[in-house]
Amino acid sequence: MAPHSPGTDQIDTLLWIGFIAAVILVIAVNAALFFAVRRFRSERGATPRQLLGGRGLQFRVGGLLTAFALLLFILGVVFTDKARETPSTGDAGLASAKSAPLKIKATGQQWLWRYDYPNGAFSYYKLVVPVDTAVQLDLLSTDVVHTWNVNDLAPKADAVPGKTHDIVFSAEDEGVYEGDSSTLSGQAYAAMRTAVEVVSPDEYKEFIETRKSEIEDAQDRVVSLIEEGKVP
Ligand SMILES: [Cu+2]
Repeated sequence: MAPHSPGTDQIDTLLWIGFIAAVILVIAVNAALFFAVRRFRSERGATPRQLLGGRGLQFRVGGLLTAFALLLFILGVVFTDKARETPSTGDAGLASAKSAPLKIKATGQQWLWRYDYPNGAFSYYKLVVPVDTAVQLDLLSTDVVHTWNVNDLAPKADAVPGKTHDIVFSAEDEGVYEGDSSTLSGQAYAAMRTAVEVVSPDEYKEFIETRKSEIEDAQDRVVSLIEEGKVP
């Protein structure tokens, strides 16, 4: 993971905290096992003594585990304050998205993603967004549950038929960020990838305008073909 948005770097931190905690536990458990085996080696073959833990032992072990869980919980809360707040548009971002996030519709269907931009333009597979801009992605599905997962930019979220889920993210740097398939949504789910291209606000505006006129031209061509009787 290579985080490029304010929330995802904290998710990354959390991942590391969880990983280090797991490593500590693995080492502790194995070390305890190792020392127990070494210490009681001379008693091999004999019936083992039974350890009768009294209340004191229970409280000590319980207390230790509680302290460990509490520490993890506190670290988790402290290190995710940024991930919980909704990103806002910065100075380098799209001016029209300063007061409210830029709304883009993402529709999952077997097996590709369609993106609908505010001016009526749409694109498949690749989503183009301006840098340093709060983008609200409204996730929809036409058939089954799909997961939108571009983990360098946003936490993953599900597109569920009949519902709209939204996620808000903001990309810190320009570039192309690849998404992964992470929910089985049918035979071709593995190919159901997506990518987010983060560009400057001017390039974004140019992209959606060009797309819009291309789409309109294509529609006009189809209409004139029908009118000329070339399409039955
Ligand atoms: Cu899918």
